[in-house]
Amino acid sequence: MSSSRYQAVIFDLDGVITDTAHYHYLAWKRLAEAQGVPFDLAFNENLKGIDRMGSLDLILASSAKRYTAAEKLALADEKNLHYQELIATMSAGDLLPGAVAALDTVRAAGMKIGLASVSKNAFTVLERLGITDKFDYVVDAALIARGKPDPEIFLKAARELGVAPADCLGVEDAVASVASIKAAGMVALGIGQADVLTQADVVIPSLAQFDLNAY
Ligand code: B16
Ligand code: MG
Repeated sequence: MSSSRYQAVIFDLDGVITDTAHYHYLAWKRLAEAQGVPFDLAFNENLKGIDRMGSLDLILASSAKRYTAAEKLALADEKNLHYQELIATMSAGDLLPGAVAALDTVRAAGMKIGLASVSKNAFTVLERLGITDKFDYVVDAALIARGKPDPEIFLKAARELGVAPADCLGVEDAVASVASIKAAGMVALGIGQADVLTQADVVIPSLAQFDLNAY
C-alpha cells in the first residue's frame, strides 16, 4: 500500500503517455503550408494542450485572409483526417518511457486512474497503444465545452472518478494544461522543463522518473 496522499491520478495523453505532438505537427504543417502561413516546431509548442479549433485559430492568425466559420471547419476536418492517417500506424512501441510503469504503480497503490485529454482522437490512440483498460475513466473530449487552460476537463474527470479535486494529482506536459490542473484545485506534476512549466508544483523530465510517494 502506498503512503501517497492522493486518491486518484489524472493523466494527460499527448506528450505524457505518448508523443502524438509530432503527428499533430506534421498535419498542421501541411495545412499551414497550403494556406501560405508560417509554421515550425517552435510554433507547434504553443498548440500543446490547445483544442483543434483553438489551434487552427492560432495558426490562421498570421494569415491576411479572413476565413468564414464554414471554411475553418473544413480546414479542421482536413487536418484531422490527415492526423488520423498518421496515428493509424501507432502501436505499443509509441508509449513513452515509464508510462506503463507509472500507470501500474498508481493501480498497485489502489488509486483511481483518469485520462484528461482534449483530443477527440484519444480513445483511438489508447486503443492503438493497447492501454485502454488501464483507466477507470477517460473523459470524452466531445463533452467538454471549454478547453485547457479552463479546469472543466480535470473537474469532470475527478467527478466521474468520485474523488475530490484536492485529492487528485494531475500530470501534464504543456503550460496551458498545467494551468488547467491548478485552476481545478489539484496538485500539478509537470512533465518537461521546470523553467517552462512554472505553474507546476513539481516537474520531472518524463514518466521514467515518476515516483508516486515523492509529490
Ligand atoms: P484533436 P492533450 C491535445 O491533447 C493536444 O496536445 C493538442 O495539440 C491537440 O490540438 C488537441 O489535443 C486536440 O486534438 O484534434 O485530436 O481533437 O494534450 O489534451 O492530450
Ligand atoms: Mg499534452
